[in-house]
Amino acid sequence: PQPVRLAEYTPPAYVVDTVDLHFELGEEWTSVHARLAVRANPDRAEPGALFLNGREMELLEVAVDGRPWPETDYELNEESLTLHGVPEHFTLEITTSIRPQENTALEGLYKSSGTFCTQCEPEGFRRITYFPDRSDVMARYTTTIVADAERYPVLLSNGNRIGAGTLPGGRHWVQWEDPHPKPSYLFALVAGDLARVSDAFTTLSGREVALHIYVEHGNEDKVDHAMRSLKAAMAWDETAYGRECDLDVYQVVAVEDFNMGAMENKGLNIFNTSAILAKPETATDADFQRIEAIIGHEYFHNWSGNRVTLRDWFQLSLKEGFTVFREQQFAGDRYSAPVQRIEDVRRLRTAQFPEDDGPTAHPVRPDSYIEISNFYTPTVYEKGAEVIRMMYNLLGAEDFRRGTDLYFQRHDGQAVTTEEFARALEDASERDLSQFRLWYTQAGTPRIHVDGDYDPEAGTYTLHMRQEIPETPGQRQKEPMHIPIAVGLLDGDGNGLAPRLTGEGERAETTRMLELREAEQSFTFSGIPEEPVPSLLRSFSAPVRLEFGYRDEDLAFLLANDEDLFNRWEAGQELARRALFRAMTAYRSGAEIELEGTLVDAFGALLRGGTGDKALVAEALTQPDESYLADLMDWPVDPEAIHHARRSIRVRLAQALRDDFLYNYRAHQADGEYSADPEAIARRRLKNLSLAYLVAGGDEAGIEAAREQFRQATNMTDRLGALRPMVAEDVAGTGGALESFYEQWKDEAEVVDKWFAIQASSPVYGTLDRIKALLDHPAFNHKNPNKVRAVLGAFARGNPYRFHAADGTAYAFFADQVLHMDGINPQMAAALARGFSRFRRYDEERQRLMREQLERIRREPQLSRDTFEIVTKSLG
Ligand code: BAL
Ligand code: ZN
Repeated sequence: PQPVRLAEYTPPAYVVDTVDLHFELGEEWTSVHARLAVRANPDRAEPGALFLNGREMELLEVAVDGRPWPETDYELNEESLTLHGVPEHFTLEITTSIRPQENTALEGLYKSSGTFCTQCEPEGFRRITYFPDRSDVMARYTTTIVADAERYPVLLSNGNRIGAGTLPGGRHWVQWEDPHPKPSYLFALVAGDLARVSDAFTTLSGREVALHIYVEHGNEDKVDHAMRSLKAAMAWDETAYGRECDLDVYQVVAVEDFNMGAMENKGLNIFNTSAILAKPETATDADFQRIEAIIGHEYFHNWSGNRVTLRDWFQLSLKEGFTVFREQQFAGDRYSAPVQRIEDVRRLRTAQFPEDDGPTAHPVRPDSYIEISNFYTPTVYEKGAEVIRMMYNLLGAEDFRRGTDLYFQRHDGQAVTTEEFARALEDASERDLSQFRLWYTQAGTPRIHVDGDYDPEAGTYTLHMRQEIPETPGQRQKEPMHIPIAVGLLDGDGNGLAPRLTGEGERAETTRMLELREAEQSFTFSGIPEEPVPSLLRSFSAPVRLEFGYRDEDLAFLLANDEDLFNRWEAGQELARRALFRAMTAYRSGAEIELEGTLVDAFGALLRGGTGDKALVAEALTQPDESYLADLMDWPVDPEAIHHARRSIRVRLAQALRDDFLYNYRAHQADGEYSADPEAIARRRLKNLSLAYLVAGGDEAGIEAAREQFRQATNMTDRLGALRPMVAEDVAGTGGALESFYEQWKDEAEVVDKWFAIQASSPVYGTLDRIKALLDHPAFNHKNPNKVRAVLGAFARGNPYRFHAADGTAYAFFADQVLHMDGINPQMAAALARGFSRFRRYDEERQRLMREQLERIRREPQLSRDTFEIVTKSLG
């Protein structure tokens, strides 16, 4: 397969003004009749042939202006239909036949547990009809759906329902009209027997929007939280961004089989059940928070993505980075901004930093792709959000808002690029972002080395900074980036100074946003009475790896005193990372793993902080996970040392702070009815973290408390809060607990996914034999992406110790699974294949074993484009 390149972008030769779709949904096949109003693009001098994308369909008829188009005047191949000699304006009619029942790739129109549904982003529409399936072709859609009335009483598409009726033979039809022009990737259709939960939202200007959430019958009691979240998101976007809902009806449908979390189709979002269904008995606090975030994310796309859309797929981060940023702000406002920031950064570091440092590294705006589905990556999403956040940091909240207002107003109804976004911010703020644009085009995580230099005579403190951007595939030489670095200085009592750069007057703020632009640059602060402790990169103001030579006691001091809560957490994490790396060295040399006092004292002080921020204490005491430690380790990564060192530190911390954990466990017991408010979530988090440490430390009282909590829990957070550490430590009775858990919840698919994942990611239970047994379990199904993620995804990502077993047996097994999945669902197969992509980070023997499997996958003659791209890039 040949790559598609940004440099080769040309505007479409023809545009489409209207699309009339007529679906006849059948049990074996579905016919699709499309009538398009087509005209030559006035921006193109010689439009020439009309090129339409299309695959996996049978073409039944092509007509131009009502007359069959002769076969001699078109070319049809596996990927496209090209019509030669068409007029300047015409009506094009195409009839195709498709087989949604056999569509296990879950792209285009497919069936999920008896419901017809669609996923058209990025290139699914071309599996429904022949069409210029590109995001810069925007049209008004009308959709008529005909189906059996009993099996499919609910027939939905984008926009407003404008007609319905019955037909002979027990069939019925419904017609929908979407008044907003949209690209084909936002088209959606749903047909099924679904229950509906309704509500309404009145916008700021008094417009009434009907809200409908559709779920399988029996799940109506699991949508309250989603509905509340939706209304909260609608209100938030009005105040935070001045964006009002433009729809009369906003519909959301939950389906079981879905490659993504959810999809922002105009007025008809389709959600993975895992991203919408929740009640306290079946969903954890993290699920509640994730659902709120995803509901917000898809709603926010209505402006950032739908009203202003993408010129081409290289611009994906224009909508995704911006929308993730908006989602993060929303979640921070709803819960706790610093805790949200910690979780965002944790995700960035575990998923995006490794990607940026490996063979699939790519810029936020990629230059080429083989399969665009492979670019729904942490770089496009999470680093893309960081890029937006940096502009927010550089401009300040007010100018940033002026900039986004201008962007939405200037480009409403257009398909644009990241350049237009940056320019709107520049125009609104009169700031120059030309150097900043490198964040879109240069891949790789910058490394920033900082030294501090105090001059007591002059009363100055100087920060010397040096930036380096590592080489990434296809990009050797890098230019220095424009990086906002938020800095504070603490005096010996832990108070924040109000630092002013030399030459500036007095200032009030205790955080300064420094702008690093050169490869090496120094910043001198004046009027500093004593040597300060710097607090650097506050709130993680840029997605970089920053190094500063703190002493352990400086870190403990920052953990106790920094006014920037993110940096308090960061200082605690750095202390923990240091302890872990010392433990790894000890493990590898066969020495006893010791835990020195600073970490114990610092964490003990946090636990004894009483009324302090519970969520923050829990975040601070959460150990960095094994894959993040692998990313930090110098070559070769040693999965065994990481696992044993992390476990030893955990056990030692648990034992050293046993009384504090026990106190916190008991002090934060649940009281009363479940609530998903931030205070209740923080309390459960600290309680269950304490319990997990107690169980890890082998404390009898803790283990008994876990067994008891598992039995008595009235919500899933507490039930899993007990079961997880029991499984991780394999305490007596865990096997029975797992069995009874399954028996109790076997009819709740989302809970069964948790049951799979907890085992697959456990180094005790997720051994290879166990994983194989899980794949044979009656509840497992390779065609359901949630199950695949719960077992195979959790094994590869969440259980590196077993995945990287030195004999390579897990690698061979996993490669078999990639190949098997590739025949079913290429997007999922490619996602799994990423499990091997950083094989060069491991020792030579593991490298050889992984390379062998990658080569075996690559030799598969029918390999999908998706998996081919990941495997070839990994092999380099
Ligand atoms: N656009 C694909 C799903 C999402 O990012 O919202
Ligand atoms: Zn999105």
